[in-house]
Amino acid sequence: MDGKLIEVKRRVEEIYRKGGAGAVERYVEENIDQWKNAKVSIAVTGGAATGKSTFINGIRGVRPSDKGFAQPGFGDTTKEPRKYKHPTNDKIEFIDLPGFGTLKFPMSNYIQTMKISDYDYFLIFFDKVISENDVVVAKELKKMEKPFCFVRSKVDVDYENAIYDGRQQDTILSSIHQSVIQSLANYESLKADAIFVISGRKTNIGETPELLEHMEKRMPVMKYESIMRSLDSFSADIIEKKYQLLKSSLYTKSLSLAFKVIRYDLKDLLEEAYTEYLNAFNIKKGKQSIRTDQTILSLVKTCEQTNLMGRSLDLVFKGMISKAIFQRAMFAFPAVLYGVIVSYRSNAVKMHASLETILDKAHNLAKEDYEKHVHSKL
Ligand SMILES: Nc1nc2c(ncn2[C@@H]2O[C@H](COP(=O)(O)OP(=O)(O)OP(=O)(O)O)[C@@H](O)[C@H]2O)c(=O)[nH]1
Ligand SMILES: [Mg+2]
Repeated sequence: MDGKLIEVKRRVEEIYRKGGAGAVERYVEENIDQWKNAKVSIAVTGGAATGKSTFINGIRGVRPSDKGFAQPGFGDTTKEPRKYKHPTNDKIEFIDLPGFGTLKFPMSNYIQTMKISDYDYFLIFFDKVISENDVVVAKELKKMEKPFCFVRSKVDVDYENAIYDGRQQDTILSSIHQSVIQSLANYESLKADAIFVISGRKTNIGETPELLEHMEKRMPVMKYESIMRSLDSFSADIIEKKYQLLKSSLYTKSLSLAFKVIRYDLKDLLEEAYTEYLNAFNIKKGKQSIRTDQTILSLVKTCEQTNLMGRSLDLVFKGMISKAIFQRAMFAFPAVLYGVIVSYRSNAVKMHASLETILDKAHNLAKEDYEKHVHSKL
């Protein structure tokens, strides 16, 4: 992940902890312009010698003798990632990457070595058909939620071949599109932003103008989108972790409530627990209440029914029935003692279920709250 994102995430974590989704929303609003204007890096990747460096030279209009010419070759020519400026848009930079799947740049460590997670957008180059390695990289990008498009290069060669083979030239582009779509048919999850058929050598053939236009349109919001996407999963992560933490304390909390319910009103206790959960998720309570929640109401009802035994025990504690009488009753009727224990255990079980429902409710609200405040800005 690039340094900027790590810094933003750290800041957001702090803000979320202190002020919840509303505070994150304010932070996002204050920074939107800055993020929208941030530099976007477009990484050009693909198999060896598929024309990545040639493409970058072509759109930058540089010739072999010019400064900043990316050296083309026979494969394994580009030895390390190199940055190049976009000819007209200073917010865009291209990263020319070495080709993957060679002995020098094997697939096994390509993603890590090339620091793929640092870049915002990817062009996956191939020059014949999409290979297994292209799919491996595309899957990794999907996993990292990085957007990409496929670029089928060297279409000038297809035009020459068509003349040689005596085939029509005007159906070349559509035929290549069809074949790429077909080869990706079994990889629905790898849906790319788009597919372009180009020639880096003869930019007047094929879809180079469409590819450039696509980048121009897509890029300005790219950084912003990537920040928003990562914030999104990041915050979902914080919410999830908090939820798991609260969930792990449900058992102990339900045991203590099962005792308290003998003395206090169950609805008050549950409402109190709900407020506690809402606070833990940093949700402003507003009109939210669990007093009208049907699941909670029915739990309260059954809980109160099994609570009679508990109340008799409470009377003993309060000294309203003498202990001697109670002990005699217990001795005479072990069933009474058994009843008290059963009632306590049954309360605890029901309490656990009620707390879980309440916690889930607060958890859902936290997720909705976040969606409403931040995600909707995308
Ligand atoms: N005919 C034709 N040849 C091309 C095109 N693009 C690149 N080439 C040739 O293909 C060879 C490889 O091109 P490069 O630009 O070095 O390819 P690369 O993907 O950068 O290669 P590596 O960095 O080694 O992975 C060179 O001889 C280029 O001249 C194209 O659009 N049409
Ligand atoms: Mg190269």
